[in-house]
Amino acid sequence: MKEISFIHAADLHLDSPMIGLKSLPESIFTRVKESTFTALKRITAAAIEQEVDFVVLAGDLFDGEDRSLRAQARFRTEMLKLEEKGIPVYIVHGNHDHLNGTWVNLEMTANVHVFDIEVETKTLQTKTGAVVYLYGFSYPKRNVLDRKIDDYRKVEGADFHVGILHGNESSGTEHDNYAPFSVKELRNKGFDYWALGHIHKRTVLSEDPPIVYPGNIQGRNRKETGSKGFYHICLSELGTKMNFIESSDIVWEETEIDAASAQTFHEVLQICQGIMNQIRRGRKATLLTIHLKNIELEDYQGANNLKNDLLELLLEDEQAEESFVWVVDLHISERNTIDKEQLKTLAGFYTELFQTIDHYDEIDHALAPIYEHPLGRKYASPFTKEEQQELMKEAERLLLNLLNN
Ligand SMILES: [Mn+2]
Repeated sequence: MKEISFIHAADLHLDSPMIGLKSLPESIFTRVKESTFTALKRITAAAIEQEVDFVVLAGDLFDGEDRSLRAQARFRTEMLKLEEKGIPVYIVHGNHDHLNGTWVNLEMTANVHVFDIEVETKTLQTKTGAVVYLYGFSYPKRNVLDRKIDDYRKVEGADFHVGILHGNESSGTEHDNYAPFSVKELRNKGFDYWALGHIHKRTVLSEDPPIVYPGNIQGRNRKETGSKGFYHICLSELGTKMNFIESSDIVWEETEIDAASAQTFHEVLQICQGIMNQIRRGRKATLLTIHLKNIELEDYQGANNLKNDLLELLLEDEQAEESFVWVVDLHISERNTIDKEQLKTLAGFYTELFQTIDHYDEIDHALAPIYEHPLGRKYASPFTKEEQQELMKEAERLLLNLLNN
């Protein structure tokens, strides 16, 4: 019976600058900066340990189109390890590491096979004699909006057919619609496996045949929460075995803590510490966003004082921990002591105010200055609907506090 096993990873984003984290203590920032490389090492270690036939990297290997020399050198070191074990690597480049960038090129090892800008087929015969055809293309420039899927055509003559595609499933509107495709189109190609890249959240679009986004190998910001990793895949006539392997060294998490039961500062602190210890895992580290709800702020002379005091104590011993839980963001919201219904009975003004707030539809306009600013344009990603709602609530709270003081 013919059988193949391989690793499928995507969106390595090696040497990601980890924007906005420079204010972290040096030891922690160093570990965060190193994390994409740590994750890459876990890929090569797994490939060697599992003695796979080959490795597929489905685009965005490098974070920037300039492919830092550091990233290339570190990548080359890992490829060399695979070469020594006779494991070939198949690569497509995506929108981040497209071929139109300028970089000082480090020659890769001979086991590394990069797909060209037009869809092409590469052939591999494994050590056990199975013939595999791999299909793919690399981005010639950042914006590839063409339907490249039309160019994938199954060629007869192999035991296994693996499609590699960095692109967007076209019903998804959240991401740039690069090289769009539908699941049905992929199914109709008659391949045995689709190794996708581009979407950073792990998603299995189909089980049979497997059509898989493994997600990125290391979260880079607070929106990329949870374990990140790659798949070890075994294909045979008997079916597919898929095993997810975690590679992230730093895990982003977000948690909501209800502090309604806390009467004192010490109790608030203990609740937070308890949650942090629950989150602490193995030898990995966590960057945590906490939303602390239902705080009785009167006791603390304002949210900022409470935030500073809490952070100071919560972070006190974390730097020394290998599995640190570092609070990168702490949002405090007050127990809702404002009774809107009662306010409405006090004056018609309030009825009108709440109506205006409820029907406010100028939020894009109000947020526009952020995106008109050069830094905002470069770094700020658009607010989600939920985040916009949160901002509205916060604005309402501020307004009512001002009016009531
Ligand atoms: Mn990516």
